[in-house]
Amino acid sequence: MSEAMQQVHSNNSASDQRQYDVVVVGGGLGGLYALHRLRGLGFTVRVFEAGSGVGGTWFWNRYPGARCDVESMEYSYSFSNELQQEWKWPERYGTQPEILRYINHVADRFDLRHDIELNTRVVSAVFDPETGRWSVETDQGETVSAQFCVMASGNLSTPRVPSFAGLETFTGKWYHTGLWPHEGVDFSGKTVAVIGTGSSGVQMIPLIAAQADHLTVFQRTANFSLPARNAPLDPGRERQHKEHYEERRIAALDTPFGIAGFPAPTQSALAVSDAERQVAYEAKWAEGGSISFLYSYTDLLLNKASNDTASEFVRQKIRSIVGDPSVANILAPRDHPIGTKRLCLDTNYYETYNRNNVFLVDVKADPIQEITATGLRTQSRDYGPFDAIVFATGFDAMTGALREIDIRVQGGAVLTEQWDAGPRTYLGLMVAGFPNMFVITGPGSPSVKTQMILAIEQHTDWIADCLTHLRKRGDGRIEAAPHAQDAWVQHVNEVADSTLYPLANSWYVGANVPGKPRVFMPYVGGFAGYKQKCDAVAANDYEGFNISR
Ligand code: N01
Repeated sequence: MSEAMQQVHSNNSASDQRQYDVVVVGGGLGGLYALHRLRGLGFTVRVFEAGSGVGGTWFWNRYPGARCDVESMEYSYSFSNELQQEWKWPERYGTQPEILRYINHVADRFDLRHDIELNTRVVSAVFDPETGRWSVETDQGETVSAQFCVMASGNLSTPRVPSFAGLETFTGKWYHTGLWPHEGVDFSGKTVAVIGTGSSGVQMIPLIAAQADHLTVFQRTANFSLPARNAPLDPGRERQHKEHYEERRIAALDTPFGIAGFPAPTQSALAVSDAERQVAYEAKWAEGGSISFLYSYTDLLLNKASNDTASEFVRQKIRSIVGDPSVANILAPRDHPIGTKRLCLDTNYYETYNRNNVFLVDVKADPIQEITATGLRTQSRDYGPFDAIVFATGFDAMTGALREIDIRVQGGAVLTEQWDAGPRTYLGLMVAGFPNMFVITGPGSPSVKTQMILAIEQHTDWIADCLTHLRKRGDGRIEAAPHAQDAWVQHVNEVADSTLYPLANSWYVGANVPGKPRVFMPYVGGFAGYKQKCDAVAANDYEGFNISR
């Protein structure tokens, strides 16, 4: 093609591009609500979703036992009272299939599907400062143009299989919890290995143990887990909840983690006697759930000595449940305060280690060296043969999905470069240098430390108000100011440093991904205060943002 023809060709391509007001990346809980909300305001919106169905996290994580650890009456959209009144959750905690059914119901009920492109992964997003528009390219070879980009790509959506040598030589089957086969996996009669004991591993291990012939669990860090006490949803409790649903949702906005119904603690764990504390922890253990346990006292996540009382309580429980003291010893966490890694909820997790077909290996003491044709080799010995290895090894959390997209400004900033030393955002909503790009529940916002759906709704509503404000003023461009971002990042860090969270090697600090900069990513100053800050920024003419035509 001649240079002149190439010029004509590329001009044509640009004018042929489909044009939208907003492109939304991701068709999970965030993307669906963004579509509903923004379309309702008259914006043209296109959602791109890599999966063959909607649902995001709940579309991909189909491993046995996958279930939400926030109660189902809470872990649901609040934007439509009709929706929350009509939907019936069968159990205290929703299973993955139930939650996915709910999300599909929402997609149908609000007629969302025709604006969603499935099986389509966004590979790049490039902002043109001259036109003030984003060019969004997909793996289907198409590029569309949008004035605004909303990244609803998720915090735990980039599954991570550690780069063990020899994986390609393994002759059995291997799976990752976050990429589970849709047809399910039958482990009956099989010899199985599970690597990883985070929330996914802890949920899955009891079910695989009950089905497989033999299960070997490879644990690197012992994790704290509390009983979920799942049960069918009590009809009386459901009725009462529904009678007060709207008030409860409003009350949730005024809590640290976006869930109402937990009376705020009033005293330090050290202000009461050992006996009184024991009674309190026993009651929480019996009730089930992690928030209420960590909310027993004001300072469990602030004061190490206070936290030690709760950590030791759970270690004692582990010792009382697990028959073999040497196994209990491996399972009892000692290297981080309880709650500083995501606290797991389980059904029969510790009990599973009393089964005679389950074997626990401590790979902190004896690290995995490589995967072999039939199993795996640690520093000291070979394990196997295994028919299957299951990686419950987590995700490149909070930044992984955004870093996978080539996000840049023509002739300017590149997101991966800007985030080389860790993510930097203003309010977790925008990144300085990237105009008209919003992130739903981005790093630097409460996100994973709250009831995620409420956090998604709060961000989306804020973005919707912001776009409406721009439209009213005839403005077309908004960007976080670098000084406001710097101040926010400093605040996020200061708040984290005033807690015990940074003491743990968690995915909150990126510690599970070798080479990832150690930065505490979520905002742990509490949902209520965060929302007030966002509202105040908006009321103050979008303080800290530069707005222009
Ligand atoms: O992942 P994780 P997850 N060699 O990162 C181990 C949400 N979620 O999928 O701790 C050996 O927590 C790793 O060890 P270590 C929830 O927010 C919610 O379980 O890094 N082991 C760890 O044990 C959760 O926190 C629900 O030392 C290796 C495990 O793999 C988040 O998703 C359910 C290893 C990974 O645990 C992620 O949970 C499920 C290696 N090279 C998930 N690399 C509910 O709502 C990693 N590990 C209930």
